[in-house]
Amino acid sequence: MIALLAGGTGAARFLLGLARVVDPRRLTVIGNTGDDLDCWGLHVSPDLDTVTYALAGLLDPARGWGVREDTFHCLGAMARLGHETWFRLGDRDLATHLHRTRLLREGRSLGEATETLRRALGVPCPILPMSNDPVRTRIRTPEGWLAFQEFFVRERAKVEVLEVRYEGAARARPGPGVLEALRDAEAVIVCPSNPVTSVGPILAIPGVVEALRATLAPTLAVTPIVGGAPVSGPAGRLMAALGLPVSAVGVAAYYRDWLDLLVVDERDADLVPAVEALGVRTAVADTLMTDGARAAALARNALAALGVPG
Ligand code: FO1
Repeated sequence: MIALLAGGTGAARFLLGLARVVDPRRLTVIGNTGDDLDCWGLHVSPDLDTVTYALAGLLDPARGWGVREDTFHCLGAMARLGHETWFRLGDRDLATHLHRTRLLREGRSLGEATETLRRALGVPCPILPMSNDPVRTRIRTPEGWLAFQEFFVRERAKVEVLEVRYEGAARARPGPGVLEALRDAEAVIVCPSNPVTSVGPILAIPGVVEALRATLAPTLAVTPIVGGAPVSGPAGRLMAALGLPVSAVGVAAYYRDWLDLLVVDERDADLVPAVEALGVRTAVADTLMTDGARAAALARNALAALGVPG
């Protein structure tokens, strides 16, 4: 079993590549819930949904989130009723949030809601929330604290990042199966997700870093930063806000306490000595997943570096 720490868009692309080279039933995805939000009274878990839709073959390829070919009729009707519509929920996507919110209201856990969703959508592997307890990534800006989606979507990440906090993480318990997956895995892969806001919240859950240190499984991360900039999203500015160099070296520094191996992009091969000086071994590969074949090749390279049969 291969355990994966996953955020949103970058993780989805990598997982699609990995599912082309290994039987997806060998995977266990541990998903970030720090981006979760309440929208129109519904509990939305963007990173869990993005990974679920990707593995179900439902993810909208252009947006990188939501359901392919979705419509937004409800969104238009909600706008006419005066509700906020900066966070765009599609009509098919809404069913996921209605389902999850109903189960939560009936006292079921986020993990149970996620399990029923992934089974209903035919996803062949478990997708485990990092915690069933509320953890919310918050970003401090010159105008004050913002919830993650207010920062990322409403403000289009165009505001200065002064501080990042994972509210609730200190008292959150790892979701059922999370520590066991890390302990029992034959390999652990950190997807090319934003280290600070997609992987950071998972690492902030008490017990997770200890499990990553203790596991006998080799641990590998794929850099989400190529050539001094993130492949997508605000990862660079978030890393800079934490004083980390915006490069594969910064990623290695952030994960070095427990990471064995970092896949560095071939365009950054000159950074290999600096990464290895941090005690993190490296593999060099093309990490730009511009199509399925390149995502599969990257996954194959990661497995080879881990010594895990494809
Ligand atoms: N990202 C946007 O940039 N704009 C949106 O309106 C938006 C809506 C949305 C709805 C459901 C969902 O699962 C994801 C959505 N995202 C949207 C992406 C989301 O903000 C990011 O994928 C993650 O939170 C970052 O990893």
